[in-house]
Amino acid sequence: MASTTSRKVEQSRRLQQRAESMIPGGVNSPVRAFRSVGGDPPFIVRGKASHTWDADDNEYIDYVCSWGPLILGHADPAVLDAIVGAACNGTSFGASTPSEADLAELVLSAFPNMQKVRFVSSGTEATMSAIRLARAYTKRKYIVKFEGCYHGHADALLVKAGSGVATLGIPGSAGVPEEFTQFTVALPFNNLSAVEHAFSKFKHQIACVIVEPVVGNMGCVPAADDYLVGLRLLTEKERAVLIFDEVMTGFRVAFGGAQELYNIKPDLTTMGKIIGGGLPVGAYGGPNEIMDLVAPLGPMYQAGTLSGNPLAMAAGCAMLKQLRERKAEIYPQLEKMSGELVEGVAAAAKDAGVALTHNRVGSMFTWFFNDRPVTDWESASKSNTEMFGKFFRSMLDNGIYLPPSQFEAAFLGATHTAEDIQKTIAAAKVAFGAVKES
Ligand code: KE4
Repeated sequence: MASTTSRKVEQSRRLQQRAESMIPGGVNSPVRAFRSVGGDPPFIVRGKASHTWDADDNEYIDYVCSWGPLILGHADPAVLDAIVGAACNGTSFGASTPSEADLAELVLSAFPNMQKVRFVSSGTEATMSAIRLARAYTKRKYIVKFEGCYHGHADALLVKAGSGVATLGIPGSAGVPEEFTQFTVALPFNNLSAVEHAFSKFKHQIACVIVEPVVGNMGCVPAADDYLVGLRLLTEKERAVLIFDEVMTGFRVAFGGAQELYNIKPDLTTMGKIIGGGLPVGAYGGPNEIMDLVAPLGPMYQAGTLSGNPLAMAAGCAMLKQLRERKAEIYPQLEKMSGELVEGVAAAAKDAGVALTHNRVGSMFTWFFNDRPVTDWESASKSNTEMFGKFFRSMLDNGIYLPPSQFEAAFLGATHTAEDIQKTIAAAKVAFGAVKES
């Protein structure tokens, strides 16, 4: 959907046309096509720290950060050195390498609720495997997820909420037979009674509850007070596995993720993004009692040609070592700067008379074009996505690259500067003017 823009787009348009002739929508992940915000997706050619440049040499302050991984910014020198160093020794062996245990050690030291971890190549693989493992451990079939939470594109997780509470999910994608979602219960987030109802309806049949402990995939939506504790108590009582999907929150909202931030001990944790340092890595982990069911130790099968890839392990180690060494500096800085940014834009919206609400946990946040608090999918979905699209396009024209969807979290990293923040707030003032005019 082309739209008028002051930005140079000729090269990106040419590249988009070329890509579309060979790749569905010209993209390798749908959100990158800008379908929900309109306009011309920039083809990014390089990044450095908090900035990226596109094929038309437009420069952006980047708040996508590769959808979360780049908490230390683009082309972090230590991460690049680690990747180059590993690559000089070969890229993949299909055999164990010392780097896998190196990364495992770093992950387990930050997430003491896990005794073992298995690396895979994406968050989807991590959650798909964790659910299979929960079913193997409990010998139960049903799984509970929450509307607005996204855990990757495994069939059983691509469900729309059935109408009413505790009804079975209906396929949310073509190609997913209803038989594949018949054991998936999709419930409203931040509603404990819905979970209690599901456990009473599917007594002793629910294998696991999987939750984003801070939701990023309906936009940023934190759990209500005592909600996560409530999920923990309910799953303990019902002997179901509690899975914290920390693909986005792991090492993001705290060095030890949401489970450190909220002091909740899940049974299994899934991870991705930051632990790969920008290369493809996912992971799932938990106590030996559950993890020792994973092949080759036990009967739950999961495998992967490039799982534990030495370049990805090296990148992840370089990222996590820096976060470990600098966490006392980095996380307070992210908290402070993210707060200044989010509040500054909110104040600009107020001054412009634009209805805007926002949610933030640490350095993940979302501005919703909504005059009410956003606490779940029902409230998030009432946001004005057309207004968001206008805001997004104006920000992009002024060099601010936000996630191209109202229902995604934005991220700030350790290389964003005070100047970036001020420029973003200034661009927001212009954007709100554009939104009001239209
Ligand atoms: P991947 O398979 O995309 O690596 O991870 C799936 C996943 C699992 N769990 C959570 C909490 C996630 O946020 C994700 C993926 N996040 C999206 C951004 N909302 C990836 C961006 C995209 O799909 O292009």
